[in-house]
Parts: sequence; structure tokens; C-alpha cells
Amino acid sequence: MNQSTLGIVKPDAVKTGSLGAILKRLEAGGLTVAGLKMVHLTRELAQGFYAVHRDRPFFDSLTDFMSEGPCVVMVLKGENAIDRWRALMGATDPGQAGEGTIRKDFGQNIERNAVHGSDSPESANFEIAYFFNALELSG
Ligand code: FUP
Repeated sequence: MNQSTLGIVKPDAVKTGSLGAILKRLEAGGLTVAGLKMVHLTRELAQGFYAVHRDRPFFDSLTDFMSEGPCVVMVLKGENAIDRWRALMGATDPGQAGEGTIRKDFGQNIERNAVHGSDSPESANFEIAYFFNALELSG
């Protein structure tokens, strides 16, 4: 099934100059970039994006981190893109992530974990529409 998913290269990975290496991994993994832009989220935009986590203890820290500097948001396409992008990312905690995954190689800890990926078709629809309109997506 051809799918779209939202990927984010988070502020930690942009700051360390890892954007190119991460794009290379996802292209090598067979995913196609259908939309991409750099955004510096406000705290309010980060809170809206992570609204499902608003009652979690890490919410304030997470949304501070996501608004501390620019990140790169992108729409990725391909067969089973949601699961394939999450497999390339690895587990949420870089310390638990498998060898060769992006979070293992570029993440610092469970919060500063380099990348985001939608976890279901429903969240992909919400997350893509949060950042992109139809004119900004190709293919
Ligand atoms: P994931 O889908 O792998 O990004 O993980 P979750 O949806 O569970 O969590 C979303 C984000 O919250 C993670 F990317 C990082 C952050 N988080 C923390 O900072 N601390 C935690 O204990 C769990 C998640």
C-alpha cells in the first residue's frame, strides 16, 4: 500500500549538521520526499503538534526542545511508508534503538532523539495537514 507519513528532523539533529546524513538514509531506504521545509516552531505550535501527549510528564520539556531551534518537516512516500520510516528511525530511546538506526546513530537521549515519524495513518493525516497544504506536496 502506497502511503504518506510525516517525518521531522528535530532541532538537535539540525544543530549537529546531521540533516544530509538523515536524508541520505531515508532515500537509501527507498522512501521518496514529497514535501520538505525548515520551520522554527513556536512553543504553541509544538504544543499543538504534540497535543496527544499534553498530560504526560515530559510535555513541557519536549515542547521546549522542539521549539529551541529550526527543524525540518517532510512528507515521505512509499510502500508502507509509516512502518518503514519508523523502522529506519529505531526505538524512541536511542539507548534501546537497534544498530544502524537513525536514533541509535544521531539521537542523544529519549527526548533529543533526532527524528519523528507518524505512528498510524490517522496521525499521518493530522500531522501532514499540520505543516503542509496540497500545493506544497508533489506526487
Ligand atoms: P515515538 O513515536 O517513537 O516518537 O514516541 P512517542 O510518541 O511515545 O513519544 C513522542 C516523543 O516524546 C518522543 F519522540 C520523545 C518524547 N518522549 C520523551 O521526551 N520522554 C518519554 O519518556 C517518552 C517520549
